[in-house]
Amino acid sequence: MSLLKRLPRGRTLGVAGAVGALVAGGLILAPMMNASAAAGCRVTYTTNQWPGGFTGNVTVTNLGDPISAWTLGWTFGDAGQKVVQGWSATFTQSGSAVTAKSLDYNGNLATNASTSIGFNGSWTGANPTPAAFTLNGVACTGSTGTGSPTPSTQSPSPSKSPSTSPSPSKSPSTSPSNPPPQGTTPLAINGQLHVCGVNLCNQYNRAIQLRGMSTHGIQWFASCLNGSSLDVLANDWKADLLRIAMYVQEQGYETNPSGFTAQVNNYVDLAEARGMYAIIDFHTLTPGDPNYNLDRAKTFFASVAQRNANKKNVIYEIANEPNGVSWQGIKSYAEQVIPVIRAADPDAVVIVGTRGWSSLGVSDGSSEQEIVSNPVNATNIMYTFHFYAASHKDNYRTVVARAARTLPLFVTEFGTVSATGGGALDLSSTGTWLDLLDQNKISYANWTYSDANESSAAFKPGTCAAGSYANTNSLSESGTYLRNRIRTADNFPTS
Ligand code: IDC
Repeated sequence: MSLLKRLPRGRTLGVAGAVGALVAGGLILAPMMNASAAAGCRVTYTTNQWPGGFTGNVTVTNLGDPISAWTLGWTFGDAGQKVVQGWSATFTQSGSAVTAKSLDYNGNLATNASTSIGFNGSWTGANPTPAAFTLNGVACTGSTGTGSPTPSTQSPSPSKSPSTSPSPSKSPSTSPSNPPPQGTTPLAINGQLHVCGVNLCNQYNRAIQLRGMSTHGIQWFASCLNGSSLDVLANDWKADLLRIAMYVQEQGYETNPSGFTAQVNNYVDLAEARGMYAIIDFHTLTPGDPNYNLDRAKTFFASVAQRNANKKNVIYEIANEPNGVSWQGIKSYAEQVIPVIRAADPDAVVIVGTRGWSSLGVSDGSSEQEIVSNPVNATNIMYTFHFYAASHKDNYRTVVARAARTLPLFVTEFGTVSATGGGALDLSSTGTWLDLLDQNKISYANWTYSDANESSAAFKPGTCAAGSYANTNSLSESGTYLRNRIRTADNFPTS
């Protein structure tokens, strides 16, 4: 990519603190401190940059007295340089001035302690060059550089390059000295997940892809979800992920909130016991405006987030497929539901549905640009994309390939069939889709791990009543294909 521009490694920022250390070319010069001087900060900024986009990682070290909350400020050289989505802080931007405020869990910074934040950005005009960093109003010294501190992981492609920024994690240390994982399940190896740049990252801050299955509606297909069916999913299919599709309407949650909440929690536990991640899917579908269910969502997520806060395997999906609603309406819903989750479970990944049945807007004649230019104001989130391979083809793939450079995407649902959930399989299109997802480490769940009488179901009708999940003769054509695909080896880096 000849247009790829990079800042020279180790270039020193033109900022100076009254007191501070200077990092340049990897050399750390100790500050000249007198006994009473207790102010100052040091910033290291690294970036990966490509035409139109960039990722920034900022590590700040507090050289002053301990602080319990921080505001990090900087200015871009040009107002066309924008933070699009950040993590590990709350970002605001006014003109070229950016502020990043600490979150509940990372505000404490002892003297000489560091914290890292990061963001995806867009830019027009001049190369992005953040400068004049301040910590709680005090100017910092610092440096800029390109790439990651672990250059061996650096990809020349701007997309999906691993972030260098430790992010919220139940195990705060992401240092290479972490002990090796106990156990070999996806959950044991990867631990608490977080969003890093456009990727999903594990406890070692390495990008991973989760591959698994979605349930059908749990109000209809509970008979397919039990210890033995999930043993098969974990051990024979070697799935990493179970998506728990809790419909809100259609005899779902609204008819029995406490009952469905308990049912979801039970599946979370069954998945956890087998070392799988669990997506709690608030399966809104009709009506398509998630705001119709806003109060229900707040009640539901307050409960499941509190109950599951200490688990590492839970991912929250707050609206399955918004439809007939603007992106602004979805964003407004997300910005009301996410704080409810964060209040109880601050470090879990949250996935936000997108316009046009989670098509990134494409099915409504729009595109991912409406999200890029007006993202949800929250950290540690991803955006949903769904496809049905017989219905959604190259024009959708083009958008996903492009959006994956800028937005963290999660395919929480897809089918090998048409968007009705039935009809003929299109395995050629399915294969093309899954190759694209694999290349970009986009996680996915297939619709459905059930024996529904429709071609998207993985099992033939009658399988769940018979309990014959392990018999490959029970698999449908779609199930045979997905099992073969999902049970191939995972790539979960541990250092
Ligand atoms: C379908 C089910 C079908 C059910 C219908 C209505 O496969 O049995 O009758 O929902 O509840 C989606 C939705 C998902 C749909 C699926 C297939 O998220 O709920 O399931 N689909 O139509 N989006 C695109 C396709």
